[in-house]
Amino acid sequence: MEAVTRRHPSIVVLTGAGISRESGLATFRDPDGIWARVRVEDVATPGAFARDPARVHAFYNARRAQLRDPAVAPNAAHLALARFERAWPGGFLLVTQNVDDLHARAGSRRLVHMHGELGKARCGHCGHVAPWQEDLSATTACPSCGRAGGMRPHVVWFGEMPLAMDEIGAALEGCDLFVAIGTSGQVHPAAGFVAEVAGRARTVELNLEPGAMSRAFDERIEGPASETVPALLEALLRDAG
Ligand code: BV8
Repeated sequence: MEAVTRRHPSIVVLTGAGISRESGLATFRDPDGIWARVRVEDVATPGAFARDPARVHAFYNARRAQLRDPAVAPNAAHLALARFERAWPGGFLLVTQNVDDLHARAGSRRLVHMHGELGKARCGHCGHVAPWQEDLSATTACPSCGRAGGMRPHVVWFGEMPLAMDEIGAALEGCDLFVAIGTSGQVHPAAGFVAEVAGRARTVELNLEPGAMSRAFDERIEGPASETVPALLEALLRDAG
């Protein structure tokens, strides 16, 4: 007799800066967010880096140093996602727009940083990517080719192609459930993922308030991620039996 196996749904989770807010990291577009204090054009584009590398390095050095503050730690939402990944029998991929290290520190492993990571640096000369915790400057030498002047944060700036888009596309192609957590849905291509899966996957948005793509979601759960994420994941595990 053919074994009837109930395929557990395959899940893609997309996170944004809102999931790290309760860990003490500023978001981008909230009233007290990063873009209220500094302009994208001055710190988060290749043109900004070419024009004033010292200013861009200072911007990312400050954010990288903040990750070493003991007060900045994974919160209940990060921890719940890491636990869920280990318990879920179906497919699972966590795609984050965040460049902080909180998902990895919480224990997430099936994790893709589509906008890069503050904890890595890349050489503009040879392309080498290295783990990086210290400050970067225009005189920092590449640990691989030895040349100075080309090291930059391994972060995706506006106008640059996000990372791992093939892996993300494949996961979206096969997913049954898409959950967006703490993202304003204003930055593409991430903001377009919900439209990509609509109609063939259940889509759920977890946010404090509706994001720009809210109408595209089947379901919206409002509240702080530290409460809504553990609750949703526990319900999914309960329903899976
Ligand atoms: C590209 C750098 C092409 C790293 C970032 C189509 C239409 C329109 C525009 C475009 C388009 N296609 C491309 C573009 C241009 C551009 C773009 O989207 N512009 C928009 C803004 C108009 N996109 C790009 O340039 C992308 N590149 O498309 O390349 C290409 C093709 C071929 C070859 C080459 C290139 C690159 C995008 C990545 C840019 N880099 N950051 C860094 O410094 O961190 S984007 C920046 O925004 C961050 O990475 C951040 O992750 C991202 C998204 O922001 P959110 O995470 O959503 O954060 P935000 O503050 O906005 O919202 C927070 C949310 O949390 C809020 O909703 C809030 O309510 C909620 N919240 C707060 N507290 C809580 C909470 N929720 C729950 N609980 C809480 N406690």
